[in-house]
Amino acid sequence: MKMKIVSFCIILLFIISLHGSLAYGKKTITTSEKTTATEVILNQTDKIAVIIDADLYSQVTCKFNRYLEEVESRFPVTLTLYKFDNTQGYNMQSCESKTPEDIRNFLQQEYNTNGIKGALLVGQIPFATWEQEVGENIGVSTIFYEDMDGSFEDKDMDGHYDYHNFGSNEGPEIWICWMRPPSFAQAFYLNKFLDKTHAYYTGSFISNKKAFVACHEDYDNNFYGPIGVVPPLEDIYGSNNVDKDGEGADITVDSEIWNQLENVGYDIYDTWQHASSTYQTWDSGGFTSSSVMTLAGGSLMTFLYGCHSADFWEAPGTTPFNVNIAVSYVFGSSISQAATGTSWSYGTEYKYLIYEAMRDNDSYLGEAWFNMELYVETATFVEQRYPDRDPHTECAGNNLIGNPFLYVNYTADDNADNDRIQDRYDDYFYSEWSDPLIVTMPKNREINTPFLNFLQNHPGLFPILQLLFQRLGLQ
Ligand SMILES: [Ca+2]
Ligand SMILES: [Ca+2]
Ligand SMILES: [Ca+2]
Ligand SMILES: [Ca+2]
Repeated sequence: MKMKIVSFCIILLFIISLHGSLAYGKKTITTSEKTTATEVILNQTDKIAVIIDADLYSQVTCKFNRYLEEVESRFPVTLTLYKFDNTQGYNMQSCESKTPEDIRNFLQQEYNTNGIKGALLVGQIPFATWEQEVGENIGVSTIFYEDMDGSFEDKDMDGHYDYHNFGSNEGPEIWICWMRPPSFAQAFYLNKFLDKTHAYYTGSFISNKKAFVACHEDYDNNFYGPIGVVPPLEDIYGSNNVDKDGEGADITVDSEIWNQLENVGYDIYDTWQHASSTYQTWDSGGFTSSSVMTLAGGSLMTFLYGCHSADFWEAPGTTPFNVNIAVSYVFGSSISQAATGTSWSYGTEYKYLIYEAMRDNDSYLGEAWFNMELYVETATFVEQRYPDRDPHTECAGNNLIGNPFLYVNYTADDNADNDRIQDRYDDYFYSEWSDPLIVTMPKNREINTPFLNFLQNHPGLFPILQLLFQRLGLQ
């Protein structure tokens, strides 16, 4: 069996190579190109910059344009699309690559001239890294793209920023969302993702108007404590519509949470637990990102707490085995369109601020996320939270991944009733999403198929698979 697969891949690659040069080594122009999605119709809209890797855009154009139109017709936003050439080259160390500093300069220009409120970064867009003074915390710095009037320094010149000068406006000025599929088959995953957003916006898929909060034993206080999330969620959904797991003496068990996610299909799923960039642990057992890639159900929005839970630097998704755990919720087969977490060994503590913004201001997710970033990415906050630390050397390191244009209680079809919602939910999973992905994970949550084991032991095959995806139009 193994040899047949390898032989098939090699033969197919050989045939493909006879029909032209391979995709690697292609040069692209590094200038940015501006295209306006639609004309500005309303004045009271948030201006949002959408930056997409031009190579990726060429492979998802149709569905991505549909996404832009669907968002603009449903949310008070005006989206402007910018195609950045050669951002993929960044990962290949091309000398013509966009740098994080280029992206930041561009965002600053957009903020200063057009007053953007946020930016959606699509594909493998470069990011800056940050190192905290305290601990071994190094990782993706989203605040580098959010604090437009501050500045950043790398005092020890090791390639990681380590000193943050707050501008005259202390916190961030814009929000950032990373629509960042696993890089090993990013066009394939982005196209599938854009089918999810379309199904949601047009009402052919509706999530249940419920929330699910699960806390590991070490975080029992986060149901109702000072930074507890249940009260604002109960305000939004009603107390009968917020399910809890792990409260008090109860513990969290991986199989139970898995079943709950598969059976219900929530609007919001909020977790507090220990994690790594590819794993989240429950009191009993845990989820790997490669298992989450296969999850049916889940939640429209997934808010993770644990360390490295949105760390796509350590877990870049260059193979099916190093996909970040937050990314796996969004770009796997679950209903999740957005997930949040942290870049390093921290937790996302102030999630209730997101829910309060959704509850009180009817904010869409990007806007609500900004409400939390505004609070935690300030010198004032650091002085309160860590009185013995220098705020210039301390960042929160939170990341928002996926689609920032989501509402709680969004209804695409006003006539929907609950039975029909469940029917649609079932149809959605047991028809459209029952199609296996090209690199399929097993339905049980262990990676135990001979094919996947074989791939894991032969990582050199991934570039070949990637070429196959490209040639088959899947990437
Ligand atoms: Ca440094
Ligand atoms: Ca600022
Ligand atoms: Ca407990
Ligand atoms: Ca339990």
